[in-house]
Amino acid sequence: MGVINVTPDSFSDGGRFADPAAALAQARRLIADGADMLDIGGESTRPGAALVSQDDEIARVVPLIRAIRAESSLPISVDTMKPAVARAAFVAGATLWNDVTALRHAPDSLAVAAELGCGVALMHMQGEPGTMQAEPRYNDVVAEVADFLAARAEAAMAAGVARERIWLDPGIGFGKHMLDHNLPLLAGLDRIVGLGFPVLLGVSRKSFIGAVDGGGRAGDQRLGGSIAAALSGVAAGVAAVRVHDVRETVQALRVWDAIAQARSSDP
Ligand code: HH2
Repeated sequence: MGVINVTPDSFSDGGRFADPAAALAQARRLIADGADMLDIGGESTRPGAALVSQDDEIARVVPLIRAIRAESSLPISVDTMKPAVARAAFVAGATLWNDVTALRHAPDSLAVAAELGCGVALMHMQGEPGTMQAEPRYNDVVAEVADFLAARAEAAMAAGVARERIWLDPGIGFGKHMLDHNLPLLAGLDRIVGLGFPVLLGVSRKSFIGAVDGGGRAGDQRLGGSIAAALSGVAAGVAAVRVHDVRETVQALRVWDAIAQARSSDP
């Protein structure tokens, strides 16, 4: 899943694709690079990011979704907490609602997801985007994230979302201590995969990579760590990785697959 943030302030690519022509050019690049899906976001979730009105968010994402849809049948997801934005994105051609609040932000989120009949990616986050990194606490991060995701999947199904349309995401970096929570969660991903839904994993360029690397390197200096973390997710059985650097990640996955195939055909 290739990411395009149509925002002025996203943590890793903010401002680069706020211009519609630049965003469409990036979409074309990610498709050519081998993305199987594009994730379009119009509001940054990083702590301290400016809140965006519903109308402004729609004005950012809908023209891009429409423009991509006019030239490609690739699945498109919309990264939003707002049901009205999801609805507008679906009319424009999106097929998956990627919600970092797991359909908890608005009272009608669950009902709108059921009504749209769309896929939903339900992500774990402790707290709210503005304050989530202040003091995250867990007794057992893997068990708590797994229990939360199982409960949100149940809530979605109870509201009428079909089981086969549900994806789960552990929400790396969302209300998690950089190393004490993100690393055990990545090490315990098989438990989330074991819930029986496709798992989406977003590790690309995230801060824990800079922390592991010692020097707190900036987002665009974290490609090696992003690929390492993506491959560890694939080894645990995740179904999709959400990434900014599609070409390099696709190459890593192709090599990974080729070796796995050689291993399984070895007599
Ligand atoms: N991470 C980000 C945003 N949306 N959605 C899912 N399902 N999983 C993630 O891990 C995830 C996500 C944060 O990354 P980015 O989009 O690059 O930054 P920002 O939120 O600042 O736009």
